Amino acid sequence: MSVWPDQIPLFPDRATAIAREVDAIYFFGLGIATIFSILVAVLVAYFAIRYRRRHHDEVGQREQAPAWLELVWSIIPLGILLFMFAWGADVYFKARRAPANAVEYYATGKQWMWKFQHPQGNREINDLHVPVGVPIKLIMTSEDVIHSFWVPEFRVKMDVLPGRYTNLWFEVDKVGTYRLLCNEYCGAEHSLMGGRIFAMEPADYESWLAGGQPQTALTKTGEQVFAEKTCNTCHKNEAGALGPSLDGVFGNEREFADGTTVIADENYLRESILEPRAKLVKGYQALMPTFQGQVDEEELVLLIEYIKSLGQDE
Ligand SMILES: [Cu+2]
Repeated sequence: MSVWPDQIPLFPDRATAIAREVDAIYFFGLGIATIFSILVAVLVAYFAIRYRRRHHDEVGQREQAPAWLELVWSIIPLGILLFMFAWGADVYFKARRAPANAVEYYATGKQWMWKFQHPQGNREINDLHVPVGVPIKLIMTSEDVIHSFWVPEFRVKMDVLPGRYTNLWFEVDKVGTYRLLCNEYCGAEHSLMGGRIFAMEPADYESWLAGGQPQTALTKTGEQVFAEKTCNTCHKNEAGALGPSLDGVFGNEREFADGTTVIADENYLRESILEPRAKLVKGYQALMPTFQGQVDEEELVLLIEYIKSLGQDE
């Protein structure tokens, strides 16, 4: 029961700036490969005729290529390949690094569906509505096996792994409906694990959000989960508290009892909730019990969003 009766075209539409850059590199590479393939094939044919054996007892003789010719055929391809490397690396970094102002959404893959959560709290399954012209960052995890988030028109794709977060970003510049596919074989209904991305004008997106059930922002619901799981009995902002204060933790350096440090990101927060003793903050005892099995993926997201909001100016 696919929502897309037609097939994916060989060259899908381009709906992001990155898609155009990826295609430019792709067609450049294809062009270079074509030119050199033709060049080699033509020269093989030409030399086979030009230097063929003309009579039965003819013995081949060695042809010495002049130094300038050797230099030309070494330096030109080297230059082209280095150019492609630098260009490819530049686009790769742009595609992988979400801009600082990207809006964060959560995505969870599960056999065989995609679940999404908007920062405003709205939830969707398989469909995702987003505004155009706004960089969107997806923080993704899986509830079971490895999936892969792929939108051909955006030219972005990222593995979605159980037990950790990966991310991907895009900024759609054309209003439209785009197909979302799972690009990692994940079981019997893998081929049906798809959805739709609805890219809308920001005003239409706002009214779409408002038209949904009234939602509570993730940080607010996260605050409730933080209290329900009694995180706040130890992690409170006062001297002598059993757990470290979480104000301003996200994005900053954490120092551990063993002298190592890490910049606190989503994966660090996740690990600290599920395996609190993996990295023990300097000056604190290993008192925190594991919350493995006691919080599900959705509660984890809520807790992480809440912790991220602590100590940030709203
Ligand atoms: Cu899948």
